[in-house]
Amino acid sequence: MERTLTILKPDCVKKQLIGAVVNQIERAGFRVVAMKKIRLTKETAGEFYGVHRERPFFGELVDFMSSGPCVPMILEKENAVADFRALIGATDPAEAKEGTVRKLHADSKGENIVHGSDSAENATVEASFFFAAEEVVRNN
Ligand code: 3AN
Repeated sequence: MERTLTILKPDCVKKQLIGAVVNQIERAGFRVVAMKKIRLTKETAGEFYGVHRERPFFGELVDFMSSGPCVPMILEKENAVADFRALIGATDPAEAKEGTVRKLHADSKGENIVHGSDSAENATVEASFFFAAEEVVRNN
């Protein structure tokens, strides 16, 4: 079993798509082992996306991610990292495959509904950014 960290971003919450996206994630075979609704500050959003600090879109990304509540989750499944990235589709919804979460719901590269970890190592780091050990509970 592998774990990945996702965030239902502020656009997902604003569009009232939490349930629809969680449903798509569960139907694809992922188990939700941790989940909460929080609001990032500019500081915490900047810390989470620290690797992108030098990118031209960093300010925009931090503003967007702190613009409203979001829903981080830890998901569990065999091959979770790669399978989740396939489920959400390309960063740019215009390039995302039919049926993917971003193709269905995202407006742009910046406002693209969900985050998904890009490696198992980063998933572990990102999971501990949001969740304490006692907040992570397997279904059975
Ligand atoms: P992904 O989340 O698909 O792994 P990355 O790692 O390339 O994509 O980008 C990190 C975050 O930065 C993404 N969540 C995305 O929303 C945002 N981002 C990437 N490219 C742009 C862009 N050109 N303009 C605004 N935001 C962007």
